[in-house]
This record gives sequence, C-alpha cells and structure tokens, in this order.
Amino acid sequence: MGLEIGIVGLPNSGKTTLFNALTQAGAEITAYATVSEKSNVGMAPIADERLDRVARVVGARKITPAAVRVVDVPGTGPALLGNLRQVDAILAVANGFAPDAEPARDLETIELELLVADRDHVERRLERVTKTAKSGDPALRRELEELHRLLAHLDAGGTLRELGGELPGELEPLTTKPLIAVENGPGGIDAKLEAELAELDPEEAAAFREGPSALGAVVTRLFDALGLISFFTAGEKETRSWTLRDGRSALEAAGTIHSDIARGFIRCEVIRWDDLVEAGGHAEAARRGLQRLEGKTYVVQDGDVLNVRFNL
Ligand SMILES: Nc1nc2c(ncn2[C@@H]2O[C@H](COP(=O)(O)OP(=O)(O)O)[C@@H](O)[C@H]2O)c(=O)[nH]1
Ligand SMILES: [Mg+2]
Repeated sequence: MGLEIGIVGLPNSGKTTLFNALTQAGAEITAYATVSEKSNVGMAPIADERLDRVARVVGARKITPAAVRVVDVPGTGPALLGNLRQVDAILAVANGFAPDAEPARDLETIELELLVADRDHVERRLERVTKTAKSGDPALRRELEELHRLLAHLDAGGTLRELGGELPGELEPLTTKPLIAVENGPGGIDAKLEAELAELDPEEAAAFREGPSALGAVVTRLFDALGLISFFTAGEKETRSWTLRDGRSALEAAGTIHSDIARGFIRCEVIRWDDLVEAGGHAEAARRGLQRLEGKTYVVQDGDVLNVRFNL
C-alpha cells in the first residue's frame, strides 16, 4: 500500500484549495461551508528536481514522480474525521489569511476535534467489545479492561499519544498519527496561489515564485515526520522516483516497485543519483566504478538509483 495523508481543518481554512494545489485535481472550491459534501481523493505527485536531472542523463521518454494519496474531508466531527483512520499522516490546515484569522487557536481546535473523534472511537469500540466479551473470550476481556482504562485516561484530559505502544492494535487513533500543521496565509504557505500555479507548467510556475514552491517545504516536513527517503529507477523507457521508509532494505525497495521483482530478486545495482548525473549516463558511471552490486539486505539511502536484477 502506498502512502496516504489526510487534510483536516476548520471550514474555509483552505483545505480543498491545498488539496488542489497538491493534486492538481481541480476540485470545486466553495466560499461556504457545505455540510454534505463528500471527501476529495487524489494523488499528489512529489516534486523532486533530482528526478528530472536523472531522467535527462538517461534520456528517459517518460518521467513518473512518486505520489501520495491525499484525502480532503469536508469538515470535522467524529464521523467525517473517522474517514482518516487509515491515513499515515495528517495535514492540519489553519486559516492565516482572513483579516480576523487566529491560526494558533484554530490548530488547538483541530487537535481537540481529533481528540473528541478518538474518544468517540474508543467509546464505540468499548460498546462493541462489551457485547462480544460476554462470550468469555479472554483476549476480549483484556481489551475491555484496556478500553475502560483508555476512556478514563481521555476523560481525565490525557492523550492517546502519551500511551503510545500500549494501545490495543485494533484501535486506529487519529491523535497518534504524525500531524503537520500548515498555516495558510502570509505567515505560512499561500495555498490559493499554489493552487493557481499548479495549473501552469512547472517552468512558468517557477518564474512566478520568488523561491521554491511552498508546497515543497510541506512535503519535506511530511518526509521528516514519516521518516521517508526517495530512491530512483532510471530507465530509458521510464524514470521514476519512489518513497521508502528510512532504514529499509533493497529487497523492500524492490517490493515497492513490484512484488514480482522482490520475489525474483537476485542482486541490485546501486549508484548515487549525483554520480550518475555527473558521469552523464550508466555506461560511463560503470566505467568509472561508481556503480556497486548489492544484495537483498543493503540499506537503501536517500538519492540511490537502483536497478534490480530479478529472475521469475
Ligand atoms: N486570500 C486567500 N484565500 C484563500 C486561501 N486559501 C483559500 N482561500 C479561499 O478561502 C475560501 C475557502 O477555501 P476552501 O479551500 O474551499 O476551504 P475549505 O472549506 O477548508 O475546503 C475560498 O474562497 C478560497 O478561495 C489563501 O491562501 N488566501
Ligand atoms: Mg473544502
């Protein structure tokens, strides 16, 4: 499964605008909070200038950036926030552009909403387990005790994050996920501008900006929060970037590309992206001895270009 992030925020904070900026999906922006909208779901490509440079030296006909799935839920409340139980991280957007904006207070409200949603979730799970635990299953009885303890902890003002690893595995809390706070306005990103620029081609967009895209900084924070790195596959037919958790092996990287490639893994050619670019291509890089052969357990580094040899 690929990575998934959820966007949360109060009405009119710019969630859907940020969603559009990230995904270029062109979802409808409304100036009013509407209650019954459904979630927007899209893929956000992760811009990486290294990818373009690698693609250029290998003469790639197609460039495919890594992408994360983004879910934009149209409001707060336990039911809507419950749609985010599967996501890997939460982007919390706060309005920093309105004249009366108070982004810090809004972020506190969002955190509280997430906590309320988790309390609701624990309570529902407790109701369900209470019914089934009557059968006497010891595992369920233990979970029941655990859930009672959790609820008491929450009601005393505690957070689930404090309990960390002690939480029952069946529970999928929101408040233990990495949370990346994004202020939408002069003090942070300008989601509206970024959404407009997302419709232009990248060179035109870059010419409009004074510096790099503000979305890049959001992605960097996401990578840091989740402990992610990027690696590349550089073919003439297609050159791609991929995301991987830091510390993972070449075998796991191969599995990210395709389960068959992991299954048939023999060896892996590894070269640093900048060595490849400097050498001007695979042949020259190999001639200079910059390419190594690694096995399944090699720990993939950020910026590695991998060529997995496999046999099915
Ligand atoms: N000035 C300004 N307006 C914004 C910005 N981001 C969003 N808006 C506007 O705020 C309104 C609500 O935005 P929307 O993305 O629909 O917010 P949502 O309810 O959180 O999904 C729209 O009219 C947007 O055009 C921004 O960064 N600056
Ligand atoms: Mg919206």
